[in-house]
Amino acid sequence: MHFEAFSASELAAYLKGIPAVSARLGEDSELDVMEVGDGNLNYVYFVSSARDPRRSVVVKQAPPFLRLVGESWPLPRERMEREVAALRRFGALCPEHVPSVYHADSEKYLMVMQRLDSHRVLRQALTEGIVYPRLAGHISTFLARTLFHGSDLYLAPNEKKTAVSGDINAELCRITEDLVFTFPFEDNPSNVYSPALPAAAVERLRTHEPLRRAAGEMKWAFMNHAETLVHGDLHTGSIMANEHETYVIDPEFAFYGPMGFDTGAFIANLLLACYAREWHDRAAGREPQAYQRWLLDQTEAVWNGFAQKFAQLWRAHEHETGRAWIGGAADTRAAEAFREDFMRRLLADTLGFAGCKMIRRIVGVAKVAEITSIEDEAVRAQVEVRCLKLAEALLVQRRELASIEAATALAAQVLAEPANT
Ligand code: ADP
Ligand code: SR1
Ligand code: MG
Repeated sequence: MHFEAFSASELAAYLKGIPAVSARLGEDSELDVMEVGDGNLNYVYFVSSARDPRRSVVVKQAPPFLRLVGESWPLPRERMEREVAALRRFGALCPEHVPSVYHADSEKYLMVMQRLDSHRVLRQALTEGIVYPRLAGHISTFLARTLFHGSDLYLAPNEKKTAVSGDINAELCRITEDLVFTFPFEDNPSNVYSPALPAAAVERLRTHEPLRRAAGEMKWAFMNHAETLVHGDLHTGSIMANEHETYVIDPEFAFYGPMGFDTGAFIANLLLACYAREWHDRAAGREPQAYQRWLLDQTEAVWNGFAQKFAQLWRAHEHETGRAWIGGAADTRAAEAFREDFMRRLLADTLGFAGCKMIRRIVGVAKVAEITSIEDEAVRAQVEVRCLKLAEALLVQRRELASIEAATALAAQVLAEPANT
């Protein structure tokens, strides 16, 4: 069936018929409607009262295809139901970091949510070199609360299994399996990369055994480790922030997967932003080192904050129930040693997933603006080569990197090396 996106007047008339929404916008006001979607998948509209533009909401609708490509790439519209369910779940755990959902329509595959009107999409803000002092603290809280409370560390066994079976998101997982874990590692027609990128750098993804083994392990973990309800697409385009607040949007890829996929996605995008500074700061007449250091500091702060908050939630839960997750009394040395091993493995997963997420942004179809906006092809290729080198090192060395500081030291080292080696 052919899909027609809403016209402004159709959307306004539809919203007028939804009491919860029209009360927010003002029942007797004309509505201004503007389509603003800049994501890959969906239509997004700002709708506001013509009389009082502060009364405003966001409408998001899933068409039956991938917007980036068009009708030739069909996609189930039910992805909107997954997004709404995840926003509600994450919003219950972290109301201060997730937009409220005011209305969801499972026949039109749309939802109406809180408009973040003083917030910037983080990817754009980082490309402009903006510092958000509370970012790492907020994202580490979001990660700790969501990843802990969806897992067997918190939920009763039956509750967790019911949740896993209710949160199957096969079609969108398939996109990730293909675009993140498979296509970048083969000569796939969907791949897109700069002709200035040395052929050897691309060839290495298809031939270098240690890298390919590591990437294969991460793909297996993505497809099989149903640890918790992950956001599933937690890059810097899925975060909106200002100096005081941070919100996570767009969880339509949510599914029961490995915790490190979310922590790794965020860290990968901080590292991409860090490496892209070589162009953006110099183009603005600045030296890049200070902002690069800030981005590496954020990488450390988000992991360390997450690890500390996650372990704290876990300990508190063991205290409340009087029982360690491994059985027996809380507070035993074995319980603490298990926790330490768990966090070490989670860091290794985080670094491995970060490596895969960086690689897909360099050679895969879906790019990131901080890199594509580098106008000088030769500079862009140098940035991309460094991203690939760091990604490989994170993947291959993920189990030896004993701390996030070891990983950021590696990132600083690769940044300092000539790009063409
Ligand atoms: P997609 O699912 O297509 O990736 P997104 O959820 O990322 O779409 O939304 C696309 C864009 O719409 C975002 O980059 C942002 O600019 C804007 N947007 C989305 N949700 C909100 C919101 N709650 N408040 C303000 N702007 C939003
Ligand atoms: C073809 S869809 C490309 C990407 O957009 C989303 O944000 C996900 O990252 C997906 O892989
Ligand atoms: Mg998006």
